[in-house]
Amino acid sequence: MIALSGGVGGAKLAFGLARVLAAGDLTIVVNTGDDFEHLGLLVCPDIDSVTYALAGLSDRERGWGLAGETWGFMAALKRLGGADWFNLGDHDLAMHVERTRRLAGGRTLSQVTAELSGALGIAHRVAPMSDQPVRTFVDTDTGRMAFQPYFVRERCAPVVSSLDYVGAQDARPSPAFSEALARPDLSAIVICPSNPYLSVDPILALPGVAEAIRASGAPCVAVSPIVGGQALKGPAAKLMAELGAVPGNAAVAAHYRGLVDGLVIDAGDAADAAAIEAAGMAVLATASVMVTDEDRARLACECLDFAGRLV
Ligand code: FO1
Repeated sequence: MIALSGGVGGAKLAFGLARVLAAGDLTIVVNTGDDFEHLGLLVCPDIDSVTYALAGLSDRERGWGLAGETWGFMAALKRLGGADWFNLGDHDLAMHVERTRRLAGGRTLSQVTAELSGALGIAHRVAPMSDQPVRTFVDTDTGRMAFQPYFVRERCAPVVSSLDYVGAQDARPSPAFSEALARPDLSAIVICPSNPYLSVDPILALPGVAEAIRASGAPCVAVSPIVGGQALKGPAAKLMAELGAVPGNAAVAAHYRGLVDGLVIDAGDAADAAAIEAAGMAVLATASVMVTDEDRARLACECLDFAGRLV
């Protein structure tokens, strides 16, 4: 099966899926629209969030980066007057340096991601959505800006009027993504509880991806990142409102209509199910907030069962 994932929230379900599926049965395709070149290094936040989560190394409080991190590099950089708005931990830094070095040597992002996740003991396939650069830009009331300055430096405060996935039209799905989509035994596609606009849409913006998902015949289920009208983390609800939707599961369902067969929502939002089902999308209402590893594995199993029932 294929999991489409962004960073923090998506990585939790990706971890659960990796817990319950054999390595050969799961390809985790990760958004690269958040990637950026910083201090001469290629930083791939969502790939790293998924990689660190699967390796059991992520900082669960912060939601990104490594547990037990130290910040000597940032302190030294700040002393020199360097750009200190984006925090690269001392240990995390090794990932960006080594990735950038291997890319400069001619390897693709897919190859480097497979090598580095393998080095951390991950057996499941973690693949970038594309090997060609795609960069998310936001048009806001304070101007157009790249994703990380919007997200980290401006703390998502600017009001967004539109999003642009620059490069997507000229990019191709990565080899692992294309191969997984073309597998005749593809059993399901799960869209993790990631931000639909910032994390999933860049993947769907790649030429042919939405069509291939529809043509695959495999059931496609999405896990809503909205619980009780709020995003558990990040700006999903704020963005929805700014883009003219009422933040909630109905808006997530409307966003994915025509692509997704079933939506997983939180049990506390079960009252949302009837309207979504009436509009033609199946709904599973279950405990969708993942706190423990057991929550992650249980939700993964429930998503797979739900998808199986939609065949
Ligand atoms: N998020 C922050 O809010 N502040 C940071 O300084 C920051 C640094 C950072 C470094 C490496 C990395 O892999 C992720 C990092 N993130 C940081 C998270 C990242 O900006 C976002 O969580 C994702 O791009 C959204 O999915």
